[in-house]
Amino acid sequence: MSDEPTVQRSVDGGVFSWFLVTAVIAVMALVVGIIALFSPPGGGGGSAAGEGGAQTVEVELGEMYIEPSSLEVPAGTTITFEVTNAGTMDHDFKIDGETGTDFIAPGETETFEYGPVESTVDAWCTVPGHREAGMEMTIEVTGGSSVAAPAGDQGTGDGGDYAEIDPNAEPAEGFEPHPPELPAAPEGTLHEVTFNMTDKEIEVAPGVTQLLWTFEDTVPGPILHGQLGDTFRVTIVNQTEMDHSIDFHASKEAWNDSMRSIGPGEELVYEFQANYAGIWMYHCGTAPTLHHIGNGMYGAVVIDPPDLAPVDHEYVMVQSEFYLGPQGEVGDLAKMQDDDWDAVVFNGYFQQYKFAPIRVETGERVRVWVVDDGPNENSSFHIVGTIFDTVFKEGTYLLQPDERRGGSQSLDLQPAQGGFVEFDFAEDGLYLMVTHKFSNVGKGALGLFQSGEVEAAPASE
Ligand SMILES: [Cu+2]
Repeated sequence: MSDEPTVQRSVDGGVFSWFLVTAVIAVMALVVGIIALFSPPGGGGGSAAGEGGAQTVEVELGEMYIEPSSLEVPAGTTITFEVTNAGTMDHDFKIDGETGTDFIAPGETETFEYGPVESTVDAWCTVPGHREAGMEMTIEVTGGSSVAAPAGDQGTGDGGDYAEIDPNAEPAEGFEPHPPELPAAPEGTLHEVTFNMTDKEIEVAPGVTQLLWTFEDTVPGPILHGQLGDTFRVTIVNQTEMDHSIDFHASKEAWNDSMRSIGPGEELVYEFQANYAGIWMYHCGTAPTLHHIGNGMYGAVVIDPPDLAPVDHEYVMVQSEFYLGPQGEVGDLAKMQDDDWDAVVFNGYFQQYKFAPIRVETGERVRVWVVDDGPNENSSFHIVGTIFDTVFKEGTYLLQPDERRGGSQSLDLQPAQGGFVEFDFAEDGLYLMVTHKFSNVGKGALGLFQSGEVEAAPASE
């Protein structure tokens, strides 16, 4: 038997009527349940189990629930659904993902008729990720020739034909890595940029694509770079069919102001002054945030500390995970909720700097900024064959060269932490870049530096 509907939440206005309706539904469900309990086993018997009729059911949508979450009706019932969006963003309510309402704006109600129902079905909100986050209802049909609902469908939406990464596959000819270089800070102290928020099918490992949600069609999103005191005026433009937002960790802003979600076609200007040095995560914060980060909406802002020493090369590594959905489709929220990543990557692609090593010269000074954009996994950033003599983490130097001769082997970061390391290579050769949590190396957290000319170097450009 399914759960009985319950009242778990009160809503401004209509609490009483909502309670009444729910109570009525609960009683009906109970009656139907009792009848079913006393029906002969295996039987289509129980003529008392009703032969349909009409019912009106009030449904409430919100973040991230549908109430009631289950419903029992006799076979043959025609249901009039009165669906109200009590949430703060658009939702819909569709039976089998197909029949139902259009997107309903917050505060609005839409009504539709469905039936007569003959077998148990599910209904859910079709905004990507919302079903997995809890916006689902089971309409259980009793009596009649009811067909059992498919059991245990935890749902990617279509049964979980997940894409898989072949660790031995190679990218196609002409593979272009995500540029690892830190972009130079633009002139001036006001940086005006536009981030278009898009859906884009992107290759995340050789032959594996996902429909990612992006800032500016790239994952990670653009790296912003500036100096202390600079102002960033970022216009986000939502070019998708769902709500999105942006949250800059480099700023101090009220969550309900600049970080609010905007709907399809809308724009928002998020302006902040960068008053703290470091490498800062930014990400979409729209619920379920886990899904929006896990499906590509993250990036970094680099604010130089004062008196930053000059170096020969400056790179940025954004570490993150992928939780693959079916090929070419959105990443899987259930996997994200279970910490069940398929890949851990630097700058958005499985082992990409193994395929396209980063070229430096022996003895040159190198700075690598690293941020862990997660959403879930930590990082222990390490380069095989060198020692960091400078480590800056979360706003302060942990290590700088001095007479004590201290060295560092790894920069440890939890999700949403960042810093940089500095080093050089002592001799020509290849140097592996990893997170030293080694189970993740085979899952993509592997790259190469090539120092000087190396015989039989892996193919690069
Ligand atoms: Cu988003």
